[in-house]
Amino acid sequence: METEFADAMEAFPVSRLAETEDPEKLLEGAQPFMELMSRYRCAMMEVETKLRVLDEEFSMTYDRNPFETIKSRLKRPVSIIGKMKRRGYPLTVEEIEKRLNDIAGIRVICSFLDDIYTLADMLAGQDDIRLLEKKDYIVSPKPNGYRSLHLILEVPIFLSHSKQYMKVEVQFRTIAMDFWASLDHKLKYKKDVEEPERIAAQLKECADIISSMDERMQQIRDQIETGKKMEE
Ligand code: 0O2
Repeated sequence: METEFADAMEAFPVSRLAETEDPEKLLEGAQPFMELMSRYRCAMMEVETKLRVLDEEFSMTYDRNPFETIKSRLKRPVSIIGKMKRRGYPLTVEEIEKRLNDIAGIRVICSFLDDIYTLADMLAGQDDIRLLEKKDYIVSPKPNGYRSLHLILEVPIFLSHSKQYMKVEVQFRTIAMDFWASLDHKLKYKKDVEEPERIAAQLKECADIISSMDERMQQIRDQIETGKKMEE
């Protein structure tokens, strides 16, 4: 409850109430946006639960966990507005819902490459889920070395009087890919970097090393699994 309140406050600049002549009108205007954010929060919870159910089943059946951690985030209003403006879309609640795919975002961090595809297929294959888009930046990394598997899903949320499909972006990556992406993200905020091309080349080199490590770890796991099967 406390979190919901904090999220709602973050979604609405309360300080502006004191500055406006008609605070009630301002609040009324913000209501549809806050409702939209609330629906995205529900969709995020639905997908998180689905992933946790798969995790539970994997632990029972295969005695292992398909992912290490899940991180969820709702895009901040300031980032939503920034993205809409950059892309030249009108700033209305309807357009925000239509144009943006990543307001609700879930990041699934797996130990091994195989787990990414197993989990992604299991999730996208569920009969209440619609797969809208799949971007495989593992098979085709971005030029800077960024790797992850991105799915844009639509998931139904059941409200008191309606059922609505909401978009959720799910990013799957290995621990190593996540390590690289978080450092890359941090470094991008350093504006006064000298020799940016050299830094970019070094980051790309690190991404490639990390990728070979992921492949090696997968091979080691495959060897262990094959060894176990031969013993059985
Ligand atoms: P944040 O803070 O993580 O939300 P689309 O959203 O599909 O219309 P877009 O935005 O080009 O188009 O989508 P894309 O390429 O699938 O990537 C979106 C997200 O992937 C980013 O979200 C990042 O989370 C992650 N990502 C993509 N490229 C990079 C990269 O080079 N480095 C890192 N660290 N992350 C990357 P946001 O909105 O940029 O940020």
